[in-house]
Order: sequence, then C-alpha cells, then structure tokens
Amino acid sequence: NENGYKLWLRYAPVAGKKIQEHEETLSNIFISSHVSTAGVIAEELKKGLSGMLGITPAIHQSKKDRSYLRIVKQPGSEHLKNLGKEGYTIKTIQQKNNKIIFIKSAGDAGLVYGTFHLLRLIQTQQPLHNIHITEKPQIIFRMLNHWDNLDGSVERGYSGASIFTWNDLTKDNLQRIKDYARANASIGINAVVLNNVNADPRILRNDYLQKIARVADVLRPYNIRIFLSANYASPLPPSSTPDVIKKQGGIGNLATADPLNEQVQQWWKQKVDEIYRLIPDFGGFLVKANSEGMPGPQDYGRSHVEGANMLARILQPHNGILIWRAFVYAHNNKEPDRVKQSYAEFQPLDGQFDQNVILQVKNGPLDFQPLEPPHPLFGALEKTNLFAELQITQEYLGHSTYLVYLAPMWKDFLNFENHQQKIAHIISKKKTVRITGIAGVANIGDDENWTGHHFAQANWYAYGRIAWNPDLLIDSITNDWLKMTFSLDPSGNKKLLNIMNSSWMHFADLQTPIGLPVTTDPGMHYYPALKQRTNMYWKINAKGIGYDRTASGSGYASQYDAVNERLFNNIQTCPEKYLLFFHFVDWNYRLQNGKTLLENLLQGFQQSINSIDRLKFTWHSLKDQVDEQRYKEVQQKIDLQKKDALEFKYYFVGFLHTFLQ
Ligand code: GCW
Repeated sequence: NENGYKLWLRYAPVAGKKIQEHEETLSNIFISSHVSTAGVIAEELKKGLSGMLGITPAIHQSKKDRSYLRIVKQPGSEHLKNLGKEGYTIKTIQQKNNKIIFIKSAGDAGLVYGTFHLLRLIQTQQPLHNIHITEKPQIIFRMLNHWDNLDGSVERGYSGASIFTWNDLTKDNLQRIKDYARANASIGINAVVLNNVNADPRILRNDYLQKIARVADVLRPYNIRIFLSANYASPLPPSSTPDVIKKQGGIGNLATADPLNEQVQQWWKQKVDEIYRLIPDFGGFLVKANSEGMPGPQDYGRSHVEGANMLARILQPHNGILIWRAFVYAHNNKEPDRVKQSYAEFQPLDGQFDQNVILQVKNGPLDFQPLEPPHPLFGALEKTNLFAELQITQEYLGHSTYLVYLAPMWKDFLNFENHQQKIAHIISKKKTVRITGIAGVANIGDDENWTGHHFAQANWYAYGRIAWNPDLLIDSITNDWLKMTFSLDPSGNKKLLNIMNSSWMHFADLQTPIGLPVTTDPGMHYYPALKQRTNMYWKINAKGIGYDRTASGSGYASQYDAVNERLFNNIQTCPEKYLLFFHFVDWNYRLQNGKTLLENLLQGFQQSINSIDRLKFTWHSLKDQVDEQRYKEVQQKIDLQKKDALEFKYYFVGFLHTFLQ
C-alpha cells in the first residue's frame, strides 16, 4: 500500500545483479553485544533487507559465526574517537574469499547512523564491493521544532493534527512516534522540541512530563533528545481565562515571573530537577520571550540577557542548554522598519550570554518569506552561540498545496557570506563558541503521508541531510530522495529533479517577485492580499514599487558588513532577487535583461504559471511509473496549485494596474 506513510524508508525491492551478489554478505550480521542501540539496528536491518532483497538476516553475537556484515563499536580507536559518538565509517574488506562490510563507530549513535547509510546505499543501488565512507556531522544540534499545541492543533501546520496525542497516548500513537524517530534518525536529526514556541505553560505540569518521558523512551535508542518550549510566565498561577492561557498565567502560584526574584529561581530549579528525574537526557528549553505578546523578562524591566541566563544557570548542572529566540519586533521599539529590530536588540548583547545560552535566529530578518536576504546577525556575533532557524512547513510558501522544494532556498542562505564567512560555516565550525546547531520548523502532522503533499516529504528529508552536512550538494540529496521515494526510470528522475530544483524560484516569482516580501493575507499567509500590506512592508504609487532600506531610507543595509552594505545600498549592484526589498524602484527602471521592472514582474508571473503546467505535464508522463494512490493525490495537488496560482497572478496584475496610467 502506497499511502506515503513509509516516507523515504519504503525499502522497495531492488533488482540488479550488483546488489544480488551481496545477498550472502547481508544475510549474516554481527552486532557487538555491548551496543545499546543493537535492538533498533537489528530491527531496521531486518525491515530493510527483507523489503529490498527478500532476505531475513541472521543476527550473530560472535564474529566467529559466518557474519559478513559487522557492526562494531570501538570506543578506544583514535580514528573513530575523532569522528565523535555520532560519526562512523563503512568499509568493505576482502578476507580470503569473502567480502566483509564493517560499520564502525566510537558510539552507539554512530552505528545507527551508519546502518541507515548502508541501507540508503542499497536503496539507491550503489555498488557495495568497495565502500570506503567516513562520516561525521558538521553541526552538533540538528533539531526539529514542532509548533504543536496541547490540544492537537499545529500552528502553521498543513498536514493534519499533531502526532503527539497527549490526551490519548496509545500504543498505536507510540508506534507512529517510533516511525517518526526512525525517519529522523535516517537523516541524522538528533533533537526535537515537542511543543509550540507560543508555549502553553501546562506542558511543564507533572502529568504532561510523565507522558513526555514515555515519548523520550521511544526516541532515545534513535539518538534523539527532547527539548520543550517553556512559557516564561510558568511560575504564575493559572489564568482564569483559558483562551488566553498562552499569554497570561502559568502553572505555579507565584505573584511574579521576574528572573531576578529568588522564589522564581527556586521554582524553576525545582521544575528542572523534576524534569531530569523523569528524562535524564532532557535537552533543555526553547523560549520565545517578549515577542508577539509572549511573556518575558522585559515585563519585569529585565533584559533578554538576565532572562536567558537565569534559566541557563539552572539547566547547566544537568548539561542542559537554553535556546532563546531572536525573533522579536517589540512594540515599544520606535524603529518603524521592522526588519531592523532583531539585530538592533541582540547585536549589542554579544558576549553577555552564558556559555549554554544559544540565540536562535530565523534565516531572514522579516519572517520566513519565500525570499528575503539573510539575517544580518549571522556573522555579527563573535561570542554568542547561534542556531539558524529554518522553516520546513510552508507557511509563506504555498502550504501543502504548492510543490515547493526548499533545499535550494536553504543552500542559498547557507552560501551567503557576511563578515567574510559563509553562513554554513558560521553555524557549523565556529571556533569561539562551543555549541552549534540548526533548527527546522517541522511540516509533520498525522496525515497518512505525514506532510500533506507527498513532495513535502522531500523538504523534511533535505533539511536533515543539510543539517548533517551543510556543504552537501543539493542534487545528491534530491536524487537520493527521489530514488528512495519512487521507483522511476533515470529520465523520469531527472525531469522531477529539475522541476523540484526550480520550484522555489518560480514560487518566489509569483509571491515575492523581485524581492517584494509579504504579499499574502495576514491570517493564513496564503491568499493574495496587497493593499493591506502596503506602507508597513512596502510602498507603491504611480512612480514605482518597493521599500527603501538603503542609506537614504531606513538604513537597514548598514546592519551588514561593509561589503554587503555597499552591495545592497547601490541599485546597480544589489542582487536583483533582493531589489524591491532594498529599493523603491521606478516602473521603468531597466533590469540586467534590458526589460523594465514592470515587464520583469509580468514575465515572472507568467513563467511561474508555465512552470506549473510543466509540472502537470511531467507528472502525467510518469503515470505508469507511480502507484495509483500517490499519482492521483499529487495530481490533485497540482490542479489546486494551478488554480490558486492563476488567481494569485490575476489579482496581482490587476492590483498593479490600478497604479499605472
Ligand atoms: O511567522 C510568524 C508566524 C507565527 C509564529 C511566529 C514565530 C509560532 O505567523 O505563527 O508563531 O512567526 O515564529 O514565533
């Protein structure tokens, strides 16, 4: 049955002589007995090998048995120690007449990752006779952030309800959570925040913590640590008006949540001790404070530093970390250009946060737009741990209706240089700070196929692979996903790869054309809404369109290093994809292709629509190669995408014409 539940771990039969040759090797497996993850490794190998090759491997406890796949933990090996507990090697070695495949690691986690890697090689039909692989993650914390609420709803979720069913945590639900853990482990994700940053304080109540501990038991063998979003007002008594529970009230009985108050500190210490008694490997808290109405230290006249360090010091003895979001645009801030506010608030605080505090910064300065320049804080903090926050769920990118593959957008972000450093390296190889990480806002729900659109699974997949190694080439990720998810001929694969790779730019051409952000409605962020978005986000009149963020305008460009500042300030050198983000541009201004701004806008809309027609045509041409259910479900999505995109285009063009004589 092909409902998409199995994601990229379908383990469909693989044909081909090359693979068949290894049947004997893969039929007898040795796993070191002192490996704590041996159970899930054996289970995954059985699932994968029976599905792909129709064999049921025997798992041996001793190397002397005829075992040709050997999964070995060597904590003492210097070479392996350098790869860390999550790193691993896979090697084929010829011993007399036999080929032996070794998966080795210094840690239990590395062996899980190595196993998934070997299964991927088989799924994607790579030769096994001469493997020589050394892998090590480039980023320490590779996280998913769920914006899941306690009532099962998911903020900005487009694929059903939350998979974390706190009111009814049955065996079936735990099985789904186990499959979720498998999927995450297969791409290297090692940390998850289970609840929304708009945090309901009740998540920290003992009854919830007990259930979370059960989830932690399921995730632990897959090397996934649990974090929780904490509401800063948790020490306050519960609110009497439940619908505003997120913003007012907590689960305690104190009159204040002031971080400098001793009783407040004592309250948090007891809470944290209680959490670690239940979940000894608990990761820590994620906090959205003084942002969009959420409570925070500023409510008590305290700074972000005082607020974050208080919690960090309580987590520190348990090895926990405190992740503080930089997504603020405070109302008391006099700065009218919202995109300047996060940098203005946090850059001056560099060096003041404790060592286990992390500032989590969205990729862009505005808010997960289809296209916006990278946040200027990347590169501007020397002494502060920094996580990048990406959004996998398609809040501003067509929900789970449009096929938009996000890997090219993320790579574009990671390749950007500020202060002479690529962002990929700022978040991975930072020398002055200890903790590196990346967070992706999940697109996962309880839909059969997990992500609403079958192709949205690719975004979850690509996110994990990029988090493991931000330098990985997109095509290799996309190819792996396509091969694991469908069974197409090479030319079908190639066609889909091209469509996926260009889908982001074509989407941006429709909804963030030439860098004009925020063109959708304020509630759902899906339908066209232009008039309401003017003035706050951009200006338009008979002369032109855009927002002047140069030295003559809001001055936002000066938050970047001198190189970028110069580049963005000058209309001639500003990358055209950001043109209307940084400049107010005349309708008749000519872009590099010699055509006017207006002509370019119209042409982009048309190309965007054409790309959907191409997608429809290509998908149709693959009908015989895709199972009926997935074929139909994707086709329905494409039809809806086409309809909604056309509407968007007509609306946009009509709107522009009201300003043109
Ligand atoms: O983009 C906005 C979203 C909110 C979200 C907020 C945030 C979780 O519209 O839904 O709240 O950003 O990131 O905090």
